Amino acid sequence: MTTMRDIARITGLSIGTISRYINRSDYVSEKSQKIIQKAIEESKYVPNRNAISIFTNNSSTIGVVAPSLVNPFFSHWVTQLGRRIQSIDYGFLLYFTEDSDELERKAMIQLKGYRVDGIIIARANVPEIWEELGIPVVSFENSIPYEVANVKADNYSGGVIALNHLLDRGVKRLVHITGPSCFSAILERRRGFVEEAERRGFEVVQIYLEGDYQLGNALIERDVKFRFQKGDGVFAFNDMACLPVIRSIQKQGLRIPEDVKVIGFDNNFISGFYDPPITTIEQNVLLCADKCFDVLMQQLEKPEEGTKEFLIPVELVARKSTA
Ligand code: XLF
Repeated sequence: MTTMRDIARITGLSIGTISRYINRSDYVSEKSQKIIQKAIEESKYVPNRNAISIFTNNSSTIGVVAPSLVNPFFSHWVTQLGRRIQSIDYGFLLYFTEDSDELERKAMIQLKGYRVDGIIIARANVPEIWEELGIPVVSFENSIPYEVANVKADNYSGGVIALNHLLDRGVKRLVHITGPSCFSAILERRRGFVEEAERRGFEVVQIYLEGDYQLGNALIERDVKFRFQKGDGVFAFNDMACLPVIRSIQKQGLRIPEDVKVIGFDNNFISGFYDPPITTIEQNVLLCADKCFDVLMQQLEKPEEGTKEFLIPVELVARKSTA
């Protein structure tokens, strides 16, 4: 394996000069830079990132914290973040919280230990930990009251759009499948849906699902016991939650969309391929991830600009499940 000492020998320069170049710690003439870079490429020398981060106090690493990768929305979100992070030659450390406070706390402490330059976290639930962290953070969805930038889809408008779409399609009885109250995005979707229903003089029956990706048969039997009726319109808090609902409606002998109409949220890449293809409120996952990345970069480069809240617009994607 090539070492810094080998590069010094090949180039005839001192090991101090090579180290200054690699660690970007002090001036190296342009002529020497070219010689060193050429030797690095020809000898396939890979600098030790840990050593560099000690000199530069910059690990060129971002922490990414997601609930899990089981829900396709979050696997897509993480993939896009990874693309952007790798495009600037940074590395990233990925942690999962599975929506557990304990795992979230551990992830944060470990990321701090790894001296990451910044963190992007989805569905953060332990805000106290951020107060002392001293690392730029971008929170996706749940907001954190300690000067932490927040990116989220316009969930409230999504709920309103879903309601109006179901009524436009002739639905008479409204059902909302809601989920854990620690997901702030879901609460906003529900508020938009229910408040718009009230404004238009309709009531909403609410059914609670425990999570957004534990989709075993057990869940279908246990949590969706509700008797759907002809004329119902169902808004599920995300596209994953639509799947057990659709199964449950079909098992009760009702047809979608003829008897019951179903709309979800996300437009994840499976929703259009399901049978029937699912109408949904799209929160563009690429835009969501890009915004999180851009906001973090801005915080790293210009911390003086402070933190803000950013809303990503949503839109209706109409498919067969509400035709
Ligand atoms: O956290 C919310 C709930 O589920 C998130 O935006 C999602 O819609 C992803 O599926």
